[in-house]
Amino acid sequence: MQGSFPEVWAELMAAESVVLTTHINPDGDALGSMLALYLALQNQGKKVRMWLDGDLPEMYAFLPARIDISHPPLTVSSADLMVVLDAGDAERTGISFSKFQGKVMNIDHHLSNSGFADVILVDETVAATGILVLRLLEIAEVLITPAIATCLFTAVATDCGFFRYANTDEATFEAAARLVRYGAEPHKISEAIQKMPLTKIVALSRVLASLELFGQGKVAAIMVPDDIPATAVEDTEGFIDYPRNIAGVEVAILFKPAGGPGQVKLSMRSRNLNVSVLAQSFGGGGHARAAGCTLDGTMDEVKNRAIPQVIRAIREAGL
Ligand SMILES: [Mn+2]
Repeated sequence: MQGSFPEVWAELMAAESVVLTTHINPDGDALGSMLALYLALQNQGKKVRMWLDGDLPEMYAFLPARIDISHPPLTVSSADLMVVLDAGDAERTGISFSKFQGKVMNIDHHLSNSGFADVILVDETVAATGILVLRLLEIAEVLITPAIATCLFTAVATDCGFFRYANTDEATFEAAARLVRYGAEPHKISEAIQKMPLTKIVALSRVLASLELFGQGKVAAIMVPDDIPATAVEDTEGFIDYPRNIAGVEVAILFKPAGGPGQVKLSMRSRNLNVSVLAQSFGGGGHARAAGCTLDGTMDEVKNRAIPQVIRAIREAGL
């Protein structure tokens, strides 16, 4: 059921033990929302844990309480309540819920949300899951500490490209303003996120060298080669902004090796086209202008399959 903010908070307060989790390859919204709710529940005296499948990206190492994040067993069996943040379906967490006995709650803003949870707080009109967590804490009238504000500002700012993407609206700025009032320091958060290891810049130069344009320059594709270090394959955040920014490009696509052998992960960003629909047709999901999926095949096979469909979608949309 879709819960109101007070109902969702009551469910959190009713649970003895709570586990928070989010999607694999977590971004700022995923981590910021999870860490903020963790800190708030801890302040309420709750027994709360955070589980993440995979490592925390280095760029988010500045976030408070990140060292409390643990890597779960693949199958979850204990806890009264599992909260899945910023993920539209359970599979996105990488954790199997098949043996989980407790209730599942979902706090999310994805268009492609599958409605899998028992308690649902989903609003696809907000720019970030962090805005929903902020409203939840404000309505519950709990103290929003500077640490919580830092996590939530990170969540909101990263999901709207630091207030530049199409999802940036009045509510986004209002949330950001309140978070600054609660103690978030935007310039420190921005600096921490922009700082990157040399290996990432080296990887970026190789990825940009793979740039190809298709469909009269409306589709720009870049590819992460197989032979770059695994850490560089994982941390490609921001790479897709380069092809996306090329004049005349409607859809940018980043192809990279996925976890499994013979699998390729696609990330898509668009100016106008609803790429969430496209990603769903490939078995993935996401937002209208930022979506992704994982396809079986070699890099070339996946490119040859995906790019013509993207071009067709652009043509059908009259873009
Ligand atoms: Mn998000």
